[in-house]
Parts: sequence; C-alpha cells; structure tokens
Amino acid sequence: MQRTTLLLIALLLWAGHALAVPETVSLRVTDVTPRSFCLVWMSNVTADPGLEIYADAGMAEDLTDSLKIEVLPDLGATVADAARSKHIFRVRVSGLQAGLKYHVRSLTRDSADSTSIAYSALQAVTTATRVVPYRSEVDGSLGGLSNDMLSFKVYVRPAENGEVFAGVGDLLLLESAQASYPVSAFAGQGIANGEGVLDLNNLFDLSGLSFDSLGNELIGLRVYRGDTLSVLYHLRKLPVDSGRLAVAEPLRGFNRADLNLDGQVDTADFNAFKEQYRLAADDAAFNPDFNFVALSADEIIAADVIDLRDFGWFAGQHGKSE
Ligand SMILES: [Ca+2]
Repeated sequence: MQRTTLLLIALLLWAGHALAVPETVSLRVTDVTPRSFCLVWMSNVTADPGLEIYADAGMAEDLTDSLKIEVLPDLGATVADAARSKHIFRVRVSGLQAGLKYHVRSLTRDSADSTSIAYSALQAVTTATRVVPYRSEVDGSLGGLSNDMLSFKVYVRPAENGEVFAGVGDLLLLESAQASYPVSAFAGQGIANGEGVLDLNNLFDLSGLSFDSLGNELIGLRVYRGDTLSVLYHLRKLPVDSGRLAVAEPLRGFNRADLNLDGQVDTADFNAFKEQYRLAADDAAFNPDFNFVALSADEIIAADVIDLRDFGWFAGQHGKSE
C-alpha cells in the first residue's frame, strides 16, 4: 500500500476518534408534573449527565441556573451505581410553573474526556396543569384519587445472571395514549431486584389533570437496558383500580398470542411475532413475551430461542377471539 494511502487512513481514524461524542439514545421527557419533569436517555459511554432548560425555542432565555437540577434523584446508592454503570440517565428539573411550555435539551459529558460533550435536539415540554386529589364516584360521592402502584418484572438475560447489577438500574417507562407523558422508575428501587414499581399517581391526562385509572387502559412498558442500548417493549393493560393503593401487576391479553391486546389472534399478531423470530435468549432484542414455549418452567435459559416451537403454538391459537 502506498505511504500516502496509509497516512490518509491514519488521519481518518484519528479524526473519527477526535470527533466521537457520546451517543444520546432513546431520549424521552417523563414524569411531568405541575412543578417538575425528567429527561431520560442512554449513552454508549460512562458520562456525567445534565440538562439545559430555556424559556424559548430560540434558546435566548436560559433558565438552567435558576432551577433545581438533580441527576438520578431519589435513588439508593446501589441503584444509582447500577444505572451509572449501564449508562442510563435520568435528570430532573423542578421549581417550574404549572401549565407552561419549556424547552430543554440533554447534555452528556464523557467522564473520560470532559471536552467531549453531546447535546440532544431541543425538546418542548408543557408542565401539567393541576393535581386533582379527589374524584366523583359512580354513586355521586367524592372519593380520594389514589391509583394503584404497578410493579413489573424486567427481563434479565441468562448471560447476565449472577452479575452484580443483574435486574438493577434498568429503567422502566409506562406510557398511555390517554396520558401526556410517561412515568418512569428504576428496577430495584423500593422493591426486590428485577422489578420496578411505577406510581400511576404521577400520570397526568391529556388536559393536564391527574390521570384517573379505571382499569383496562392499554399501556406500553419500555425497558431501557443499558449496555446493549436496546429497549424492550411490552404491551399490557392496567388492572382495575383496587382503591387501596395496592401494588398490582399489569395484564396481558386474553391469550398470550394476542400480542396487540385487541381481543383476537390474527395477522397483526403474526406480524409482531415475525419481528422476533429466531432471536435467542441472550440477544439484545429478545423479548420474553414472544417466547411462548419455554424450555424451562422456572426461567428463560440460554438455549431458549423464538423458533418453530413458538410458531407452532402461535399457529394453534390463530383465529381465536375473546
Ligand atoms: Ca390481536
């Protein structure tokens, strides 16, 4: 190879290295209340996260220094360490005004190189209007608006079993078409490792008032898994509210093959199944919802693959309806 060619290749590699900034993956605005909200995202490197918040889309009026900014707020040391090691970030800003539009971007500073900083695109956020602590019951009386808490088990790949942070520090997002923004929670916080607890009382409806869950609303659960930068998506329904501030689990369809929870097993479900076909238990995108026929009754093992066995079971359910 010519010396100039080698030199050009060397220059190219050097430029590529010098220009590399941390990635900003799956950035979302979450946990929006009348006074605060969070930004959540993942990166590919160990980093110090932050955010900048502006009153206007032109970024002329910087509000950042006048507001309270907290990195990984409300977490025990283990969960915070786990989230950091998985490069999963949650930054909260509080001291905001209700029902007001703000503009925000995330900041990801490479811990190994403080000059390497990535900014996300600017996001517009409107804070919730008002917390509604009471609701009128069916019988006309006034009751307390206390939705249940929702617990969800995150998928731990067989290869992760035994790792110090297995099932800890993964981030859960719960979203609904009836809520303006998702709520989030870290696995292992306030509950056993491998599970996350979401507080439905922090959901606000599309008009900016507290979300009042009646049960059976369709929800999406996203699990940020760090390391692989993958996000697992689980469609579920909310259980009927117990009115006792219980910790409940989200519901699947009438039949596990009803992947989109519309009450029938049909082509739409097959199309969802197809996306997962041939994924193995340790693949980043493997979603246990699709592993209909598990090799072990107790847990998913490395040899589990979404394959012909699962398809055979699914095909047997095709055409069934609620
Ligand atoms: Ca279906």
